[in-house]
Amino acid sequence: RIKKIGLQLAVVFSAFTAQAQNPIIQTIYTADPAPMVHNDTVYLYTSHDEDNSTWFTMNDWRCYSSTDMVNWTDRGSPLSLKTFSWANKDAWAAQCIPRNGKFYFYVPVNHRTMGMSIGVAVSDSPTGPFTDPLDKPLVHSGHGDIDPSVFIDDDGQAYLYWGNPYLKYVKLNEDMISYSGDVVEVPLNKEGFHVRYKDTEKRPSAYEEAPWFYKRNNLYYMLYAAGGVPEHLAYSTSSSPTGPWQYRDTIMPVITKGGAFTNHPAVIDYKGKSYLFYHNGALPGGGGFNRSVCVEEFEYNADGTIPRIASTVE
Ligand code: FUB
Repeated sequence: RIKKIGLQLAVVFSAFTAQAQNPIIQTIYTADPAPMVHNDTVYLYTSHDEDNSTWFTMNDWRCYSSTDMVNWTDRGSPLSLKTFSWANKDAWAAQCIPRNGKFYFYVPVNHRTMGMSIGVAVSDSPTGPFTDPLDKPLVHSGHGDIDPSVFIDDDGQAYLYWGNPYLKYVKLNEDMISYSGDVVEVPLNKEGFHVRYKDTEKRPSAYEEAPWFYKRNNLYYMLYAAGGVPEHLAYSTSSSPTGPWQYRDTIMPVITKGGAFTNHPAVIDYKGKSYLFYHNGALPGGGGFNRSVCVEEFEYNADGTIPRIASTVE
């Protein structure tokens, strides 16, 4: 099912540029954006807040695609809780990555007996359908196994980061559905993640959840939701994929208008421009459990640092 949702967006045209109005998905409640650039197309994966949710009632993931960052095509639901025989609820923040002609989709879901766990599903197409090759979690490290972020370095080594309230990682094998070595916990120290009273609201900037891990110009970036509830977006950088990390700054302060108490970052470069995806509660009826994905274009500073980015919903 492919449904054009461009007409349902308020699209603002100026003489030279076109910009989609936030939230960019206005047909359902979406959260936890995970964009993936593949073959000149942006595939935007999201989680999905059910209507009238009073907790994080989430049963499937959604996919949208765009080639201009203005018009988004609804690609339906490429996978859901039913994809994982061992899961019973909590289709939360996921990320998809291509490798060797296949697409690997990492999800946090609740295991019927073990609690939150990270699973992986595989497809030949970015729009699915995805199937679970393991029929069990890829990782279960204890508690708080949520929000996977996956990245493949230039040397071919893949890393999977995740966690709340900790940040952990494993090195994935080339098959992307197994890993080698131990689960490593990143020290959330003051230098790397925990600079108190750094941002303008005098709130702590400690890592909370929602890591988004990538590399740009030989610098590794870890974006995340920070500061407890309500969350703002912050980031740290490193010269290696495994740290040590240096805390940098707030990216997006707490969204006060149309906000949700969570936020969730993702960044891509696409057709020469950089974009920050996040979520808020700005659609009618929206809030902390009925969120909506938004995007802002931004420019890195000359030294590679990320500027403060305002939500255009404010
Ligand atoms: O969407 C459910 C949870 O809320 C995610 O896993 C967190 O990052 C927060 O956005």
